[in-house]
Amino acid sequence: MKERVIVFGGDGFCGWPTALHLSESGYEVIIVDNLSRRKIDIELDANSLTPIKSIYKRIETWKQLTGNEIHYYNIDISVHYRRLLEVIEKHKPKAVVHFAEQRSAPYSMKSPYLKRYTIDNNTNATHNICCAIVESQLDVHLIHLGTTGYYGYSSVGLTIPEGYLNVKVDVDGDEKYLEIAYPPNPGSIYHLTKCMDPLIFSYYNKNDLMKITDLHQGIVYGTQTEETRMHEDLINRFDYCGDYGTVLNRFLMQSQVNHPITVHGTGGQTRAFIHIQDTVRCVKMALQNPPKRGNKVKILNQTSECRNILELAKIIRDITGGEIRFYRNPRNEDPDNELKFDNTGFKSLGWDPIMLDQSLMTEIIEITNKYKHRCDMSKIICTSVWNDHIQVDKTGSGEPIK
Ligand code: NAD
Ligand code: USQ
Repeated sequence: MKERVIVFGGDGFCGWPTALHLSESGYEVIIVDNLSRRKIDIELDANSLTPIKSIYKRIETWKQLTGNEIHYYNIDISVHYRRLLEVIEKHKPKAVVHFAEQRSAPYSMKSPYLKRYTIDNNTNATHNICCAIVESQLDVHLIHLGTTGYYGYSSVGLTIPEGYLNVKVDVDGDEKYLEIAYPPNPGSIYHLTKCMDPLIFSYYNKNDLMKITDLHQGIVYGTQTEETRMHEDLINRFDYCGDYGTVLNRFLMQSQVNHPITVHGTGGQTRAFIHIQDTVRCVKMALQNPPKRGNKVKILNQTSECRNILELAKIIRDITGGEIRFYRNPRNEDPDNELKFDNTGFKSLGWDPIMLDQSLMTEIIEITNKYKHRCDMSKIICTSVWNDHIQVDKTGSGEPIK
């Protein structure tokens, strides 16, 4: 009998290709998603650059192509606890993968209402999953998609470890060594929720011996994976708007629609990145390598490399001939930072990360070119500001802005 996996948030950018990859790998996949991400597109009057099909059409085409059935439930897991519990009790999964959160930092900062929505949605979704696993009395491995933003982006110099930090403390004159959770340092309301999730995990792991893997993932770029490429109906979403588009995909897309490449501030920010194909591979590896019951929460840094934003903009400008412009940073973030991550956890399981190169960028450029007629240019600039002192900058400048 096939092992069953529930993918919460399985209609989203990371969840959909992961659901397909797990289905292709022989798991029986159950998607739970309330389609809130699609509703947010309507609310923002924005869209995926790629023409994504409905979840029903996606699943139907997948069955026609592979014979594999994917079950689907439309449940808001932050609210409908009983229905969530019923799905877990009915399917008795070996593992659940939790992508079902509001994942945009700018969206989470747009208004008091959306700050509260993001906290309520993400924190309740995470807690409800943990609570339902315990109530079901099943031994389910929970895999959660966290973020490298958990650690903050300060230039502390050290290579950021995988979740835990060894510290030396002075106890009445004696030196003692302790292992502590790496201090969280959120930079937005969204990131705050990603810093609250691990506390929930720590509690359920300690009290109920829940098997938990928390994946601290960098910014995901790319759009297609081996499975989503199989048919136009399976195409993955590509966010480009100022609220949901992430930096590398945005820069590549901007270069194709003759929009300036929108570097925030000085471009001195350094961030962690991973290709979507590696996201799905890493999740499968995490699934195949669960912690033992009674082990502490397993934390892995799911990121291939760190890159500087201006450096990326320059590479893209040199490939495409685009123009770089600097915009007053809508975010309250350091103008520059250094960043290094330990990612030996996945590497020790055999992961050979995909590194950003010209061929990958060319592939993304091809996708953006194919669908650029779907782009709404008025949605490109980031208009969500972190506080009332920051003005939206729609024109930008030729020089870096401190
Ligand atoms: P996404 O918005 O495309 O997908 C999230 C999915 O979850 C959506 O389909 C949405 O409808 C669903 N969802 C949200 N709240 C729900 C709820 N209460 N009940 C049921 N379904 C719900 O986001 P994504 O880019 O696929 O990100 C998935 C996860 O990975 C998030 O937790 C995010 O924090 C994390 N992550 C993403 C990135 C990235 O660059 N995209 C990087 C690091 C971590
Ligand atoms: N940036 C620009 N120009 C743009 C867009 C962004 O310079 O047009 C800058 C931002 O100011 C920021 C950096 O690029 O310094 C990254 O921004 P982003 O929107 O690509 O990424 P972020 O807001 O950090 O969020 C994304 C995902 C989130 C995930 C996170 C991983 O949306 O779900 O958790 O990446 S991490 O960065 O490690 O926190």
